Amino acid sequence: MQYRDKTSETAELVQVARELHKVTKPAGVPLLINDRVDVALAAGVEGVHVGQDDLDLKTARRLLGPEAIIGVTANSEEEALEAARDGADYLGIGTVYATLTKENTKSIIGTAGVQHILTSLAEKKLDVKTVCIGGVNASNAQRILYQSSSPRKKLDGVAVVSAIMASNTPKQATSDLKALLFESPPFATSAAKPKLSREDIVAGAPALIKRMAERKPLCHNMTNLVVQNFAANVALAVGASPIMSNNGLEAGDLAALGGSLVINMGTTTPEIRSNHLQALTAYNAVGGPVLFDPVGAGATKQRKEGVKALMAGGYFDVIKGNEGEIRTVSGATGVKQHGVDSGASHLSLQDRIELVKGTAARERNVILMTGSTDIISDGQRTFTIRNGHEYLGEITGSGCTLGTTIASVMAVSREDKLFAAITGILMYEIAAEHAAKREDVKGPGSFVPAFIDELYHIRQASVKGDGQWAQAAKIDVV
Ligand code: 3NM
Repeated sequence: MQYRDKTSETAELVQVARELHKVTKPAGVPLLINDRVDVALAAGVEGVHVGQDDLDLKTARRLLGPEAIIGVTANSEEEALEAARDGADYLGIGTVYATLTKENTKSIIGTAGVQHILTSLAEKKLDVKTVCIGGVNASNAQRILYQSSSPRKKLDGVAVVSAIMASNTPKQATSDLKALLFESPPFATSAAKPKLSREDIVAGAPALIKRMAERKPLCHNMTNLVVQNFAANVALAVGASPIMSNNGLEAGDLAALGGSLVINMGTTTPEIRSNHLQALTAYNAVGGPVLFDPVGAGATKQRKEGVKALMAGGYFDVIKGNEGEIRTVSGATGVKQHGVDSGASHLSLQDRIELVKGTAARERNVILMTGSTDIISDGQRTFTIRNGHEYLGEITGSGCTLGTTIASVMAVSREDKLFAAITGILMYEIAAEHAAKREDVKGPGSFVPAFIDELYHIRQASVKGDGQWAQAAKIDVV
């Protein structure tokens, strides 16, 4: 427990610290004073917490002695490494998310920033305890712990102010928060992923489509104005049950029905964003798979901010986008997208693969970068897929409805979301190839109904146990 009071007079600080210590000591909870070594000494408590602008760690250690607990705030890799080398007992890493509790926070580093610091500490074999701070509460603590952990180092806990102090029931808030920290979030998957070969995929994809068609899962689409009708038809054709609700208030009821959610950022507005955040929270709470399609992510400031806000607001099992969109998701600056189309590629295939794999490892989810070669990874297993047809680029909503297809499959395969996503892509792109080959298809206009028919035919064949269609998969393990 930390006593943090920036305004009271010294005598009052000492008095309050002594009162607090009467409670914390019998409970076996160390009491630390923020910033004030003198107050810690006067009150005889267990230690201090110092920020970068407070008394330095070495001096604090000299004054308090080797037994005292000294924690240090770290906002960057450099600050973390220095404090760990100088013998800090723990680091308070932040600021994770913007907070009203502290005005002069430096930079907002998100879970990616926390993970970067943890990885660096582990690489340098600096064994120091860590908590993160800033905007942490019961609705995001599990996700923050999950998404910030690196394979070699995890946070030891979280530090909160308002989540407890602003609660009307602080005792309950504390025990609720503590209970959450001992469980994985509902959307977590096991760290070790099963190996997946091309043969496994070709053999397994039709069976998964059969399972989807038999269960007819709910596929909740919060999608843009342009593609709502098309997306609903695609969901029906692949064997899911679509609902096209943009109302965040009913997302909790829908999430309880065991399906999946598509959040598509096209035709976004501030009101739509807040509905998206509500729905994301609802699905995350029950582990319902969520696919994020950051349409036009790099095109405008609004959309770049939208990507940040949504990624800070919850967990996406799959993020799919074209090159510009995925670069924005990865945090690249200066991405200039002209509208929502993919535009020319700026990266080599190898660079795109590294970007997709690295972003998936960092976010602990599945990242799909679409293009004439699709790249998909969960950070451990990475594939390229070269199916599809150029007509898909000549009609509106082909990217969006690929998202609907993937989400529909994920709804019946929560255990391996990468395999589910690949199955959705193959069904979708091979159906496009079948449609484009048909004699009645003369161009993009006649392609659309034929494509919906072919999605339906693949579903029907899969239900009958005929998985021949999957042999056309042009998929390679990277
Ligand atoms: N230090 P809440 S953020 C005390 O970034 C403090 O170093 C921060 O309050 C840092 O849990 C912060 O209400 C306030 O967001 C955390």
